[in-house]
Amino acid sequence: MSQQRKNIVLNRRAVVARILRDRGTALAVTSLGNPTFDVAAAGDSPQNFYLWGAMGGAVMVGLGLAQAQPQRRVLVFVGDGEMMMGLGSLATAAVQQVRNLGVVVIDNEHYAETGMQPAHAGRGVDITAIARAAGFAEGRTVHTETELEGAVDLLLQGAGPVLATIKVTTDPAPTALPPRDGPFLRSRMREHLLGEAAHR
Ligand SMILES: Cc1ncc(C[n+]2csc(CCOP(=O)(O)OP(=O)(O)O)c2C)c(N)n1
Ligand SMILES: [Mg+2]
Repeated sequence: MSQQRKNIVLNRRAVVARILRDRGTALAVTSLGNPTFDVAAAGDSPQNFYLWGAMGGAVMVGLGLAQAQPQRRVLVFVGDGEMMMGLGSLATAAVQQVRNLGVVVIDNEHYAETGMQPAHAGRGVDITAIARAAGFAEGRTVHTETELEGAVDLLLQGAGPVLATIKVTTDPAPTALPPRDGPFLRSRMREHLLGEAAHR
C-alpha cells in the first residue's frame, strides 16, 4: 500500500449515494463491476444503464446518450481501470463539447473486480490531468467530504464535459446486483425517455 493511500478516506458507496441523492432527472451510465454495484446500491432506476462488459466503453456510451438527450444531464460512473482502458473517449468527449456530460471516476487505484491488482492511478498516472489536457471544461480530484460537495455541483450543473476523480478506499462493499439483461435495461431506459415512441 503506497504512502499516498494513507490519506484516502472516502467510501465508494457513500460517495456514489451522495452524488445520486441530488440527481433529479439525470441519467447514469456505469462501467462493469463495482461502479455498477455502487449505483445499484444507491437505488435501481430506469434512469440507470449498467454496462456488464465492454470494459473501456462507458464514457462513449454516456457521450452518445448525452448527445441524444441534450436536455438531460448524463453522469458516467467509471472505475479507474475502466477509464484507463478508454482514455481516447476523454478526447472525443472534449472535442464534441458535450455540455451535459459529467464523468465520475471512482478511483481506488486498483482493479478491485479481478482481485485488487495495483493499477496505473496509484503509480503516478493522473486521470484528472489527462482529462484537462484532452480539453475537458473542468477536472478535479477529490479527497475529502468538502471537496466532494463541490464536485457534486460541478458534476450536475457545470458546463461539461466535466470530470471528477474521486479517491476512495479499497474497503470491500457488499454485492448489490441490478438486472443483468442487456435488452431489458436498454428498453427500460428507452421507455423512460421516449414513452410510447420507444416502441415505434
Ligand atoms: C477488455 C477487458 N479486459 C479485462 C477485463 C477484466 N476486468 C473486469 S473488471 C476489471 C477491473 C476493473 O477495474 P476498475 O475499473 O478500476 O474497477 P474497480 O473494480 O476497481 O472498481 C478487469 C480487469 C474485462 N472485463 N474486459
Ligand atoms: Mg479501480
